[in-house]
Amino acid sequence: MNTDPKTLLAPLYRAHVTALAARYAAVLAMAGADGVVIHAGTPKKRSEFDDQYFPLRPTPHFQHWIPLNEADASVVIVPGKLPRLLRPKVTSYWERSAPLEASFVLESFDVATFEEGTVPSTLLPPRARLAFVGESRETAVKLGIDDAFINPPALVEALDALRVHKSDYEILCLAEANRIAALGHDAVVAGFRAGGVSELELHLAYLKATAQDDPDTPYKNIVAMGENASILHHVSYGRRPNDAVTESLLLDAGASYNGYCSDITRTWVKGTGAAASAFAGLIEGVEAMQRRLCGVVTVGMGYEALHDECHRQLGEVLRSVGIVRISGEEAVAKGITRAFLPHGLGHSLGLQCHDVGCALIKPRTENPWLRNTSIIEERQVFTIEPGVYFIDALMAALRSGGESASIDWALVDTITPMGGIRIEDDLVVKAKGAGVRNLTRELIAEGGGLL
Ligand SMILES: [Mn+2]
Repeated sequence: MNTDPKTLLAPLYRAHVTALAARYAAVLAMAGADGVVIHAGTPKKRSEFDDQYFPLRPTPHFQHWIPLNEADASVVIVPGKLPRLLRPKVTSYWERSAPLEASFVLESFDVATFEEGTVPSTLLPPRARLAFVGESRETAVKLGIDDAFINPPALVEALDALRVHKSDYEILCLAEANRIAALGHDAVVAGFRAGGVSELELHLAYLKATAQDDPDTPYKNIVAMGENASILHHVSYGRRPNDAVTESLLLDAGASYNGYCSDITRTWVKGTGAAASAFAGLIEGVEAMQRRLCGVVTVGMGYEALHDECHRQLGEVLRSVGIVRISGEEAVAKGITRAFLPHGLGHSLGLQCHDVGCALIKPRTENPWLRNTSIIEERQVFTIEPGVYFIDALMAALRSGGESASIDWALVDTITPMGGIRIEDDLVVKAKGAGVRNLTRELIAEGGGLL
């Protein structure tokens, strides 16, 4: 980035909070509430049988207001009043929350502190129609919130809807999360090319390059070499370098910035054997297809139509590399492309890696894992992540099924040890007719090494 995001952040953040306050006022009026307490949450026990806790993942609705990772903090919104931030006074000498990265965020709040365990009535508005959003029901009850106002579904749904269209502040955070993740991808591909490293070592190299601890990452890194890349969420990393299966690498790894996530996947291959060459050709096909799909995204299009277009293009890719012997169109009609690409084309992205608000209607039955069924709108942020995989169970079903003769099984068997391919970018939808801003690929233009 040419401009330090931190200098841009403060004015954009202020504008974000001001706009959010106006939108909350409308939603609260709709829900019949006079105000809402949004609770950050409390750490969850790793097991009921011991006394260890997971690091806190703040309630996303709380992070929508403030990038603060602090157990038992709350934001209290009452239309017409400055948002109030309630922070517990820390008396524990066992642990302490991470400090705020940017203290200017506090300027947008009326900050009050309270003794741990109790919030004095004076710090809260009248309770009669005060809503509560958060995971700790116990906290809501302690605060005297009426049962019907604890996470009321209509209110939560309306607040989720407010998260679909990202503000300039949020887009800056998402871009920064992409920039950080790109550093990790660069480090990992360098390690992969050098060779002699395990999946675990590559994972650790990623954390080091992005200066993230494992719980800071938006989701558990997927670091998959060889056949492991056919396990869509491979996180049981190999611990020993094993050159026999290290000619291919799929890395699906992101970063967080102020709670906002990036989600980036790349696939690399090295070596000159038949399998590596065939796999390289397939990567090229998926890469070109992914760029074309990003290029056609436009306001007003249905995301599911884009997913269908992905299958049409995948049929062509499979035909062109010789994996299927029938036309691409037939490969789609016969369900063959869905055996090679069983997941959805992408999902909305924001404070959650699989963000809310874009999967309100069910996909068609042939697209069971599609997590975005929205009509594409300006300021939506989502991923485009087509792939091709050689998954044992799905290949076995295809091989024993009626369409077996349409597949070049010798070629499939050659490529299978390479596992699979996924190429994933994060997109911001621009105004109608203006296409998208690709938060991931814009880093390449600036000298990043993502492909
Ligand atoms: Mn993704």
